[in-house]
Amino acid sequence: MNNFCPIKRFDHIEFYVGNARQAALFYSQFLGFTITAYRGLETGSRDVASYVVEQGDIRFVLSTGLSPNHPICQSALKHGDGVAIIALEVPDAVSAYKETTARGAVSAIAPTEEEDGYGLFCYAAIQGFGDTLIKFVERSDYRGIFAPGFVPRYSNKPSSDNLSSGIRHNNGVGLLNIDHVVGNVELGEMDRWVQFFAETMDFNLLKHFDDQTISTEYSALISIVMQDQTGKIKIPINEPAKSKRKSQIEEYLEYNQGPGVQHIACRTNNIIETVSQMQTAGIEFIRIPRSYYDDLEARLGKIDEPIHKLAELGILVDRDEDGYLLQIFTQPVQDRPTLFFEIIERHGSEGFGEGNFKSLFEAIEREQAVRGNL
Ligand code: TYF
Ligand code: FE
Repeated sequence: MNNFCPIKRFDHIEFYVGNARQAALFYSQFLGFTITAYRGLETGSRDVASYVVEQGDIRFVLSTGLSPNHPICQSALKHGDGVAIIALEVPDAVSAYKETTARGAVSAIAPTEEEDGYGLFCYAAIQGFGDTLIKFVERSDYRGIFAPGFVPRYSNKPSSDNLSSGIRHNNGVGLLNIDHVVGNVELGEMDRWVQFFAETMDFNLLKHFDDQTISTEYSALISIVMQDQTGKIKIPINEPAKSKRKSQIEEYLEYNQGPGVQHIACRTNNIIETVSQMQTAGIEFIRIPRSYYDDLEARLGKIDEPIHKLAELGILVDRDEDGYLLQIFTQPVQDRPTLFFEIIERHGSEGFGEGNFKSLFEAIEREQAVRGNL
């Protein structure tokens, strides 16, 4: 039975947050997203407010509950702000739901059809790691803005364009699409989630990094990358490994109160420009020591990039047999040391920056030490 769960693309990532209005401004002002759609009291949504923000092919939905017992508020209370739903666009949401639940997926939302003047919108969801849901969205017969119940939202940036042309797409900071979405799971859970993606979601195992590959003097972790049949959807899974001190994965699990999405990697074709703009706006990145750059070309060979610029911004470089990649990691984007973003530019390499793991994890551990969490 081949390809029982075909996936078109990441449809969106939905975050449950304490204050969606302010989160939407964060994503637009600091990360270059355009606010495109909204639901809330003004549109007749009595319990939830949501903002849709977009850049390139990336779509995030920021949602908040409007009363303390709302599940979104309960989620934000438990986990802090973070990813609640990984939504995948599929050709057939009912089929995706049936095929995965038949293979053991736990149902979260039974198939639901919503129709408005813009057509038919269909979705369903199954349980992912921790409290995260994996949602199947079918929108081939839907022409409205995002989903039923949402209205177009003019850009937050006041401009005469807003009046004349409706939504004004600011140019963004060059983020193009989601490269991968990473989950952290509890010690001993890796096999279960690898099996879930393989047997229930029809994914393949792309890479396996063991605790030898991913270790510093003080900590270790295991990472397995699962990908769908097309290779468009990549979901690495991290599990803490036994180590001398609290690893970054353990720190995440403690503050997130369990498994969840650790980072979202966004692709760009011009990482130097993207990161410069984000830094100017005020986004903070993991600090990489100058020494990393001193022997960079000795380690990796000649790289066709301005090394002094990479050093100035703290961008990491890795090379494999297929080419090279550039990557950088933000600090956590909320007060809890949980979710962060990766910016990645690929030049042939389809890897994850294996060569940087040690330097990166040592840098993350220095940040952990500042937080008193080693
Ligand atoms: O997604 C990856 O595999 C890379 C490296 O805790 C990485 O971005 C892996 C684990 C981690 C932080 C970064
Ligand atoms: Fe990554």
